[in-house]
Amino acid sequence: MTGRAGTPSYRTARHGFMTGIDKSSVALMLEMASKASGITVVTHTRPDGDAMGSSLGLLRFLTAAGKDAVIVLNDRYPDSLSFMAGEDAESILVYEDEPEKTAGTVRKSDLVFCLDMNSFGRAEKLEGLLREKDCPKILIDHHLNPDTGSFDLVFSKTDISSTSELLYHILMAAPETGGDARRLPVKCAEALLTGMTTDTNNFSNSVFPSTFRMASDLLGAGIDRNAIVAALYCNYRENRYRLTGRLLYENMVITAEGVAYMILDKAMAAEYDIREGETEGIVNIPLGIKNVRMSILLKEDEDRFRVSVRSKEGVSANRCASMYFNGGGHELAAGGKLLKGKDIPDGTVREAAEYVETRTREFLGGK
Ligand SMILES: [Mn+2]
Repeated sequence: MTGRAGTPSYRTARHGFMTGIDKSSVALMLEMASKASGITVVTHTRPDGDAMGSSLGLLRFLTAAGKDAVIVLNDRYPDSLSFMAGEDAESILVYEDEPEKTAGTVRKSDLVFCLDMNSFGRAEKLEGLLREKDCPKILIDHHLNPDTGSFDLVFSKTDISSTSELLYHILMAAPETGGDARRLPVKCAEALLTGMTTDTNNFSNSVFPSTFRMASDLLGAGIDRNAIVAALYCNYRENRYRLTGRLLYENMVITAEGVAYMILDKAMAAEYDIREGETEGIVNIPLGIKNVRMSILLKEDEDRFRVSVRSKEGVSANRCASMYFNGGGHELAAGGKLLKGKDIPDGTVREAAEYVETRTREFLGGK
């Protein structure tokens, strides 16, 4: 226990690192939630399906229990995921849209959950607000290297598909469900199944025995997986496929070391009217090629190139992203960025391509 005056007795020593889900930690989490009058649920910048699925799942569990909770994002979730939010769109505050209102809500809350992010920095402009907040903070995450020292209670597990799955097992250990998936609020269960589905790329990677158990239990509980799959994977705009075809046909380079890389520059993104979230999944496609060991997609922004890295067993996307792309994530799926004027001095696409080629040659040649 910390010795700080006025802190509730359940406040732990900010070193709540744990690798599993034990009933006493879940009980502690629920006790913290029951004592809170306003709960903020935060997830990472440029939220993806797992970020939204785990956040909405927790929001729905908490509100079904009568708690006052909101989701706070740095930036808006992509349109392609708006089907997930549904009626709860009103309970999502976006800092970039409404900075004052959002900051005020964070400041007023007395319990913070951080989901699907391993450090406050992953929430970008919310970082300072989160850091300076003096209230209990709980981390639920499946990324490598969680910043455990910033939290009072940590649920961290990396041998699991997603944060949505981790939260599912946490909620199954709660007395409210007694391990029975049918006792989860339906909308909560839908969000968790959706988040797990996107992070496993519809069961093609990061799948563990526990992942199938979750899916099996939720299907048994009557959750409509077909509707989720249709909303996620049969709902793209034609442009995404036209762009994908062009990237694969004339843009993709495969190096002698087995690195496939593609660079989507601003002009091409504009030509195809590509929106946030619409390039999701494209980076996985080159891994289908036999001699490709790692796939990298660069997306050009005003001041940077956003980087997605995927690899096959035996090559660490996480290490590559942390060594060369100012990022990290999971062993086989990671992300990062290259700043123009710094990592890429002239900021050109050609220079970025050279950077990727030389660094990945060094990375794969060096081991
Ligand atoms: Mn995730």
